[in-house]
Amino acid sequence: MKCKKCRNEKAITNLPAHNLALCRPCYSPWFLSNTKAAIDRFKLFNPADKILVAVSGGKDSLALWHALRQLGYEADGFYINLGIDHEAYSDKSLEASQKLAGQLGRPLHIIHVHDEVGSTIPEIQALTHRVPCSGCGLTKRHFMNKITADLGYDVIATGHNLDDEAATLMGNILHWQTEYLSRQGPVLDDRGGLKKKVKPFCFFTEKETTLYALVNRLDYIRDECPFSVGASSLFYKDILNRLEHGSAGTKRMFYSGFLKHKAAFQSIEPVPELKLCQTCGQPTTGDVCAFCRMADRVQEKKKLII
Ligand code: Q46
Ligand code: ZN
Repeated sequence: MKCKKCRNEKAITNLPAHNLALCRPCYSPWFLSNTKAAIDRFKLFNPADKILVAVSGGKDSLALWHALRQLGYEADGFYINLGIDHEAYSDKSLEASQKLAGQLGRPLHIIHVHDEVGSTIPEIQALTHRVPCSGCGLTKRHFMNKITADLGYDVIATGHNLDDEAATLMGNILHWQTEYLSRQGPVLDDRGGLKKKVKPFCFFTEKETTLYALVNRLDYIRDECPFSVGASSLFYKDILNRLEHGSAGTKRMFYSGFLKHKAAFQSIEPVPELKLCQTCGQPTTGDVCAFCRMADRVQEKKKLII
């Protein structure tokens, strides 16, 4: 099959949802122009903004950092070492992130959860009996906001792709989580100390972000986090892939349609008032934020063990 852009080279991918087939030289320009279109359409950031990209060492976040630099944005990296030592997962993901930082010539800010909380994510899970992803998600949200604010960045960008967003949407709809539905989308504006959060890749499928990483020879980690095994999001992704296989463009239609109707959920969900956590100073709805409450519980449990 020939590339449908240049009509010259052999296509390396067929993208039926876009009625497109692209060759290697045409792939990155197509990908970058779509990234820019999403940034402009949803007003994610301006060329003058300082962007912090949350990187995990995986294909999506590294592709995002690379793409934003290709587009000329002021984008630096932020890596949270979770202390997951299964087959050296955290070490390998840090190395991949540092390698790209070196190639891009941009700083990578690093924090270690163990240094900040006194325990790694697996230890927090063992001590609190929380589902690992719940403690991990809370920790990541806390530090992403804190570091973005402390280091003077305007916005934090994550590598969530269409598969991630459609799976989250499916979960939110199946459980009618109207509060989450009112907030889901490509952009969460800053308010009350919460920094602006954006997802420039939310209209690219995982296949498309992977191909960008491969075409640009990004050295990303192939291993998935060991705690992701059995996650319901993987089950939803599988269902959505089967739907997409039967009818190309289903994921995009599902997500875009939701964004058109999102205001309905916003109209029934009051926006909670935010105050500052008495312990860490980060925004929260209570007196002490959920992260500090979890960190306190970890400390108490550790004292009991000693
Ligand atoms: S939340 Fe869960 Fe991820 Fe944290 S524990 Fe691993 S799978 S890394 S996106
Ligand atoms: Zn706090």
